[in-house]
This record gives sequence, structure tokens and C-alpha cells, in this order.
Amino acid sequence: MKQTWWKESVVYQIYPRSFYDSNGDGIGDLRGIIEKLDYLAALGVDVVWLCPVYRSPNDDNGYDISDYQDIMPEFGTLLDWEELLAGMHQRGIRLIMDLVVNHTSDEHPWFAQSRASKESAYREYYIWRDGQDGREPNNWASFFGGSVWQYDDASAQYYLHLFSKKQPDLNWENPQLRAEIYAMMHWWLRKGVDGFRMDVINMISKAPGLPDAPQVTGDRYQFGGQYFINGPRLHEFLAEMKREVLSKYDVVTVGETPMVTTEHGIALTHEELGHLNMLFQFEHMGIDEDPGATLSRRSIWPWRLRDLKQVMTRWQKDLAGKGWNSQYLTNHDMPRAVSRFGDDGQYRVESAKLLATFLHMLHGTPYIYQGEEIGMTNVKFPSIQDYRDIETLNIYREFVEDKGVAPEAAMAIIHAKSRDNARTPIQWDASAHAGFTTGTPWIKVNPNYEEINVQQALNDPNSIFAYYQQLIRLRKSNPIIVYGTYDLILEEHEQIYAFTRSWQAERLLIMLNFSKDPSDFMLPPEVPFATKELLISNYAVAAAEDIRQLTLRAFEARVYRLR
Ligand code: TEU
Ligand code: CA
Repeated sequence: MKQTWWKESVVYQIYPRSFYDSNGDGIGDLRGIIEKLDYLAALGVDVVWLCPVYRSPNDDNGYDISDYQDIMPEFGTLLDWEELLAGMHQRGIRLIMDLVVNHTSDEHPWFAQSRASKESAYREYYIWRDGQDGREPNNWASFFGGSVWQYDDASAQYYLHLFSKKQPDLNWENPQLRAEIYAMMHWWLRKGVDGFRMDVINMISKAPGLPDAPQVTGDRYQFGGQYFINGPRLHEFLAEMKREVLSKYDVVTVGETPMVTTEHGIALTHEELGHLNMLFQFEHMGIDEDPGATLSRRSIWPWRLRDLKQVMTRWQKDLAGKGWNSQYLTNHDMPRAVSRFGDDGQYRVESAKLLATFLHMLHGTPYIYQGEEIGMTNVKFPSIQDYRDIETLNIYREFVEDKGVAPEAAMAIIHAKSRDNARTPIQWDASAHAGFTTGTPWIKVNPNYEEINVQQALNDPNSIFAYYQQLIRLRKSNPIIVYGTYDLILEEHEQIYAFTRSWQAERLLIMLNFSKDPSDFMLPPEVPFATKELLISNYAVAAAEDIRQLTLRAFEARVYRLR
């Protein structure tokens, strides 16, 4: 496969509202990021993906955009943004912006005009339909609860919104709308952005007729994903976007694509024929969801290592030599990785390092979510009043008020799965509000900030942060980490996830004990070697140890180079 910068890069995701507040209003901002650029450079990341910073009424924290070509005043100005970009480029860091074009805010001028008149050219920018017998045009459920349809009194029609009612879906069938989006993308690219992360990009094409979803549960509204995920014109639209816009720049694109198979993944990211460079698949984020649940983050389910191995191995093997994977263990929509897949108590440091090893040693571009590099954990706010996320608040209301679920049971799901787990402010130091703000933060900080914070991490040579630095350095000096072939070993092992990476005459052996209990490792005969060299480990390891047979300690992780 071709060797390119975005395969060799490590990406860092910033959720600006929670990163760093420069002016004491309790809200993270662009000048806050500018102040912390040396921190990102010290970590060693090559690319930053910045979550939306555009003008927005913040119904969904910036994923509801009212002006694509301006900055949200709470975050700063376009001049601040230009300074941020320049500061990143000076440090050799590229910038990926979030492209949210499945929907806009209902406060976007396009929607205001669309709503104002059925005769307006903007009417066709969105998806308007008549009701059916006094009810919604179909039975689809919104991701955030309730119907996807909102009735508009003035025109006596409904508009479609897959997310909140303040996020009306754009009508990609309309070529004029598509041309406006491409013009907007050119505007950012001419300013020097290095790529886009494309929000729910595989939902932009809806099936003609918008048919009812099959009645699977007893609920009034049903998940209609089969009619709007990977829809009929998706590839056509993306091909056009590539032809009209992306092919003219040396940029990277990563599609956020829930519910894709590896076949979709190959088609979307194929080195010659694909229209995107890589994508975020969600299968491994589903291993702890009730298999009967259709919408994420509404259930708790014990996950098994064998499911993680199975999902990751399928993506590794199927895309090999064809498309390109991106790797992530958390993001702004997910619980914290160490709480979900590791141990956020006694073995927090060990298990965070194990997960970091896993993330960086898989084939694909690693994405680090802010705070992951210091092992930030989930939060258990006692009251629903402490939560800010629209999805979390809707789930609570739906469960407790509509379905009569006990508040404690609803809170247990929220503690495990709420998106706010990842949205508490970055813990910079042990001072008030974790040094995030001198004012009152928009969401409370995690009470564990006195122990877990950046200042502590920077002063400790054995910190999780130092371990991430080491992993990133290893990637720079070992092309096998970027380009090597992945093979799973010890497939049936219940505690240990082990695999190899092979490239030219070299092999890496990665051993990960995903358990609190010591676990026995036996090197299978298909991995012969003459010499071994330890590249990284999260415990002290004796050089003379025989790696053919050994016992791994709680959450122990090691990487060897074998020759
Ligand atoms: O998320 C899309 C989305 O639906 C995810 O919330 C979810 O994780 C996925 O479907 C897996 O089941 C994106 C943004 O990341 C999120 O913050 C926004 O709220 C949403 O789109 C709407 O823009
Ligand atoms: Ca601020």
C-alpha cells in the first residue's frame, strides 16, 4: 500500500468546550487551545481533529450549526482561529475540522427561509413531507428519542431530523444544496485546513419514499436505519464531493460511519476507488450494548474479550491491502476507555497504558481523545441536574417519566454510558476546577482531579502521558507499526489479547492481559524467533525472561521485536 502522511500520523481529538478556558467564562475556547499547543507538541501528535467551533445555538454542543463560515462567539473569532491554525502549523501539527453536513441548526438562515415559504428555493434544502392521517409521515425514531418528524404549524408539513428537532436534515437530493456545501468546504480548505472529519456522513442519502421501519419493539417509533444509513446515493454523493472538492487538495478525510460492515469500509476507503481515506466504525463500541437495543448508550451489557478480538480482527484482516482503518477507544460521544475496557480503580494506570498499547499497535491511524493521555475516567454525578448532554437528558426523561424505569436504574446506565463522561473538563492541575477555568465550568469537573491531572503526569516519568509519548515516538521510528500485517494469536484465550505485526524480515509481538488476574501466556509455534528486543512495557521486565511461556501481571502489556 502507498506510504502517506496520514497513515503515519497520530491524531488528537479536541472537544473545545471542555479543553481549556482562557477567559474565565467557564467555557473552553480557541485561545485556550492556543495556550496549550506546546502541550500537544510535547505529546508528539501530528494532527488535531477539532470538534465543531462554528456558530451554533448549542442544542447539541456545536453539532447544530447556524453558520458554517464563522466561529461560535463563546469560542472566539475567525482571527483567533487563524492564529490557532498558524500556531499548529508552526509546530508541524495539521488541523482537521469537523464537517457536519447531514443537518444544520434550525437557526441556520437556510432553514429559516425553508420554513418561511413552501415556494422558497430553500424549501428543497431540507426534507419536508405531509403527514399521514394526522400523524407523522413515517414511524422512524430519532437518535435522541421520539419521532424524527417535527410539525410546522405555518406550512402544515413536517420536517425530518434524525437527531434533535433543532437539527433538521439537509436534502442531499438537491444539487444546489450540494454545491453550497462544496463551496463552503473550498472556503475552509483555501484557509489551509488539512482535512475533515465528516459527521454521520453515511446518513446523507435517504431511501426514496422514506418507508416505515419494521415494528421490532413495542415502541411507537422504530429505528429506521436501513432506510438512511449507507443509503442508495451515498457513493454517488461522495464521488461528487471528491471530484469537486477533495481531489484538489492534499488533505485527509475520516468519515464517521455508524453501522458499517467491513465491505462498506472497503468500498468507502479503498485506496484507488474509495472516496474517503478512513472511517470510524462502531462495532467495537457495541460489544457492551444489549443486543436487542437499536440505539446506543441505552443499555449496559457485560462485554467479552472474545467479542473485541473478533470485531477488531475482522476489521484488521478485511481492510488489509485495500482500505485503511482508524483506531479509537473513545471519543466525545463515548464513555472513557479506561472505565469501559480497563479498570479505573486499583489498576487505572496499568490498564490505561495497556489500552494505549492496543490503540497504537493496531494497523490503522490512532486517535487519542483529550484526557485519555492522562487516564481520565468516567464520572458519576449524583443528580441528573449535573448532566448537560441533550441525549443523556432525553434518555433520563424517556426512561423515568415515560417508561417508569426506577431513577437509580436510569442513573446506572447514565453513569456507564453518558456522553458527558467524556465531556467533563480536562484536568490540568489540582487547583480549583482542575485549573480548567477561573470561573464556573459549564459542566462540573470530575472530583478525581486532585489525583488525576496533567501537572501530575508531566512531573512523573512513569505517567500514562509519558507512556503515550513513548508509543508515539516508536511509531515514528518503526514503519512496521504503521505498515505491518496484523495476525491474531491465542484466539481462544479469555484474558489475553495477543497479536503480531509483520513487515519485511521483522515481527512485533504484542501481549495484552485484559484482566486483573495474572494470566498465562504461551507463544504458539507459528511465531518462531531467534532474538527478541523489548520495545515497550507497562511493568518492569527482566531481560532474561523466556517469552515462550510466562505469566502476565494485572493489565500487563508488552511489545517485543522479534527477529
Ligand atoms: O454522532 C453520531 C451518532 O449517532 C453517535 O452519537 C453514535 O455514537 C453512533 O451512532 C454509534 O451508535 C455524531 C456526533 O459525533 C455527535 O456528537 C452528534 O450529536 C451527532 O453526530 C449529531 O451531529
Ligand atoms: Ca472561555
